[in-house]
Amino acid sequence: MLETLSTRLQAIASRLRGQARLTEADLDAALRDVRLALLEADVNFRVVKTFVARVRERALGSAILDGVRPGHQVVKLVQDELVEILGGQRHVVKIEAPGPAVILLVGLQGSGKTTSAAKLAARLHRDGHRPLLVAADVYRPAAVEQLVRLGEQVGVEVVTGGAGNAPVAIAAAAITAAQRGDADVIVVDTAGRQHIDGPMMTGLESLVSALRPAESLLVVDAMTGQDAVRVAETFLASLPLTGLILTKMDGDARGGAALSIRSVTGVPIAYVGTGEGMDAFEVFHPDRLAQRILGMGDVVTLVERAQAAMDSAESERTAQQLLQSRFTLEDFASQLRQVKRMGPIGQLVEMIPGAAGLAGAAQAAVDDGELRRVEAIIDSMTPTERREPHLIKAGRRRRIAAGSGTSVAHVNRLLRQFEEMQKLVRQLGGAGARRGSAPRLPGR
Ligand SMILES: Nc1nc2c(ncn2[C@@H]2O[C@H](COP(=O)(O)OP(=O)(O)OP(=O)(O)O)[C@@H](O)[C@H]2O)c(=O)[nH]1
Ligand SMILES: [Mg+2]
Repeated sequence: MLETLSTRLQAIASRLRGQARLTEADLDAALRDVRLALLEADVNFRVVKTFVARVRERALGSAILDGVRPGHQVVKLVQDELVEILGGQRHVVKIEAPGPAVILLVGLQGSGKTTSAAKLAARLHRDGHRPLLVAADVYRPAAVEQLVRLGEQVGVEVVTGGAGNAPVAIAAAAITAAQRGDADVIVVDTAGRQHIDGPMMTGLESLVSALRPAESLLVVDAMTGQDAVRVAETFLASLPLTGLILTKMDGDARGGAALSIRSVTGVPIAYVGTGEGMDAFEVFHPDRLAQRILGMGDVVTLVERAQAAMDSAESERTAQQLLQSRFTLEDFASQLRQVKRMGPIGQLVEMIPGAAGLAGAAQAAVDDGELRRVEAIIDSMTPTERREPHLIKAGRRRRIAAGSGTSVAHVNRLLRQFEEMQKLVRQLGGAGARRGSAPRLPGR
C-alpha cells in the first residue's frame, strides 16, 4: 500500500532523525521534500499545502528546533498531521438495536461494491453480527449471480428479488426477512453506472428515503486518483454519505489521492480493500496507516491478521510438536499454508517495524517461486518421508525433485535447512525439558 510515498517519506524521516541540529532552513528543505513526495503520490494540492504549513507552524511555534532531538520531533509532527488528514479517529459503523441496521453501498461501476459488500458481511459476521446480503443491483442478472456466489463463499445468506422487482421492494423484503430470521444488519449492494447521472441518483435517493440506512457508504476505486475525490464530492451533493470504502489500495499507483479524500469531503474512510480475496479488507485506522507510511510498522494489524488466518487448534498442536521435538515437514507445510492465508508476504513485512524497506524483496522472493517450490517439494514426499526426512537418500531425492519439478539441489537445500531448524528446535525443547515443562519423548 502506498509503497512509493512510503519509501520517500521514510528516507526524509531518517535524514531528519540523523540530524543533531536543525535550523529553520533545514526544516524548510525537509518540508519541501515532503511536499514533493505528497504531490507525486497524487495527494490533493490544497491538502498538501495545509499539511506542510501546519507542520511548519507547529515546529516553529513550539520551539522544538532548539530542543532535544529536533529531527525526531519533526517526524512526530509529520506523523500526527498524517493521522489528522486521514481522519483522526477510526469510523465505527453504526449497528444499533432494534435492528436490522441497513448498510447501503453505492458507487460507480466497477468500483468494487459487490466485492466489498461480501467482504463487509464476512467481517461483520466474524465480529459476532448476524448479517444478510441484499442483491439490489437488478439491472444486470450477472450482478445478482456474483453476489450469491460470494455470499456462499463467505457463508452469509443473500436475499434476491424476483424478476421485475424494484430495488426498494427487494430491500424492504430483506428487512422483513431479517426481522423474522433474527439478522441484525443487512448489507445492500446497488447498481453502479459508468458516470454519475440523474436516474442513478434518483434510484439511490429513493433507496435512502425508503430504508433510512444507518450507514450509506460510498465505494471508490483508489486507483482512479483524483477522480475518486471528485466522484465522492458529486455523490455527496445528493446523498447523505456517512463513510467511504477505498478499494484497490493494493495498487500503488495513485493511492495518494485517497489520502486526501477525507480532508476534501469531510467523509470518513471506514474500510479499505487491499486485494481481490475475501480476506483483503481492513477496518481503516488513521493512526496505523500513518505509522505504516512512515515505516514504523503496524504490529497490531499484523497480529489481528495472524489471529484471523491461523487455526488456533492447529497452532497449538504445532507448538506442542515443537516443544516435544517432533516438528515434521508436515507441520512445516501446514505453517506455510497458514502464513499464506494472512495475505501477500510483502504486505506482512511492511507491518513489521523497521522492516518496511524489505517488503519489496520479500515479495520478490515469493513471486520468484521460492515458497511455491518448498511447498511442491513437500507435496512430492510420501507421508513417511515428511515425518522422517532423514530417511530420504539420494535415489528418493531424485524422485522428489522430478515429482516437484525442481532440482536435487533444491531438495537438498530444503532438507538441510529443515535439519538445522530441527536442531535448533531440539535445543529449545531440551531447555524446556530441563525446566520440566516439556517432557521429551523416549528416543529423541
Ligand atoms: N485488487 C483489488 N481488486 C478489487 C478490490 N475490490 C474489488 N476488486 C476487483 O474489482 C473488480 C470489480 O469489483 P465489483 O465488486 O464487481 O465492482 P462493482 O462496483 O460491484 O461493479 P458493478 O456491479 O459493475 O457496478 C472485480 O474484479 C474485483 O475483484 C480490491 O480491493 N483490490
Ligand atoms: Mg456490482
